[in-house]
Amino acid sequence: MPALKAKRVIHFVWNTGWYRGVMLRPFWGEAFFILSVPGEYYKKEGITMNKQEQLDGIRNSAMEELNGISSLKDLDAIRIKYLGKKGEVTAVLKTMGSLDPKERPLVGKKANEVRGEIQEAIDKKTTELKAKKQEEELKAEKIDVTLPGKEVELGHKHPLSIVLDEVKEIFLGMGFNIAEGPEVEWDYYNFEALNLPPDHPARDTQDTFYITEKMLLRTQTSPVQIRVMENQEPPIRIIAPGRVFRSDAVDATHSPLFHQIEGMVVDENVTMADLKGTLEIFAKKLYGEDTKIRLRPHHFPFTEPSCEIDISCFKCGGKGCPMCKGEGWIEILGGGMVHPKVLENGGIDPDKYSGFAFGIGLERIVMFRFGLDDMRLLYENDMRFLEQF
Ligand code: 2NL
Repeated sequence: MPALKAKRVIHFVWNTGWYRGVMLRPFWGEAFFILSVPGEYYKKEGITMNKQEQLDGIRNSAMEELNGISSLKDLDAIRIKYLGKKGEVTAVLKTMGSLDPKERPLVGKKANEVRGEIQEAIDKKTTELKAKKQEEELKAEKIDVTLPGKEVELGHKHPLSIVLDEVKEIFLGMGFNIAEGPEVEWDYYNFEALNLPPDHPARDTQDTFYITEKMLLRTQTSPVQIRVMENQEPPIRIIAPGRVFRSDAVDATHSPLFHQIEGMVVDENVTMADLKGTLEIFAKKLYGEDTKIRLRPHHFPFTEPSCEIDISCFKCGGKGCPMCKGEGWIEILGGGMVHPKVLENGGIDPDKYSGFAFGIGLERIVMFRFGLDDMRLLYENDMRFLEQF
């Protein structure tokens, strides 16, 4: 057998995975022989042809697949297939342990190169596909500005809110603040601090819903005012609007849930004249400049002296009509000078300070304002009614 010298190894592929084409030349002649030899025996750049071709093959098929796709979703599938934890490049790296130690760093380097090339191609394709997608979206989203717009249905303020907002605005304009407090209240704040001890007969008119023996649904918003007195030094000027509760059966003028707006001013030298002046301005702003008010003596446990306050009938101006039942006057609120004991309960010295307080039933003034004869309309949420406001 003459001596043969391998001149060079070429990538010659009729590839079965086991045999590679090798070009050989005998030293004496020009003839070429092509032999078929197992791939492990021949190396290119120190790596067996097997690994070399496996990695080249992986790169080539990744590139081919990348060229063929048109969606970002397919792109992700390719990334997982080649570069993922169970991907093909990773699989090659996992076989490193079984390689000739001299070959390991070279295969590692080559695998990293292939990984880098695939990653780069994926990045490029990502940018390309994103741009294409955006372009398509922009094309699809053409807006026809000549189409008629969607009609927006505006909601309505509830009549209780309409009047409450007006009342708040009037008192804010006179320098009052708005105070709020819990609807579930201690018996102490709702009754005792307001001069209504457990056996007081006035509790009967304010029968309410008890949570425990000492905790209840508030029957008035006065407890808010006690809480303010406890926490604030005079001068105090507040209104306390909110939901209140009483154990009443529903009819045209009663409901177990209704709304009150209480007001209170505490300062040095506050008198009944301040109460009258404040409520006169309030009545004129709410019912018109010609409105007059009058005070009639009354009794409340938490004020002394106390009064009920009427306004001249806004319908007939005081002559007498069905609205005011021929009286010429309509009762809209109660008030008086804060009882010294109540001031004391709020931590305020009654020898130094005095105050007035009043309470308005919101439903009553709403019914007058809109000429309603049945309070239930305000709670039934009948759209035919509510849409009129
Ligand atoms: C009415 C009567 C009124 C008060 C409420 C009050 C509050 C405190 C102290 C003293 Cl903290 N008074 N509030 C005073 C008088 C009358 O309401 O008929 N409301 C519908």
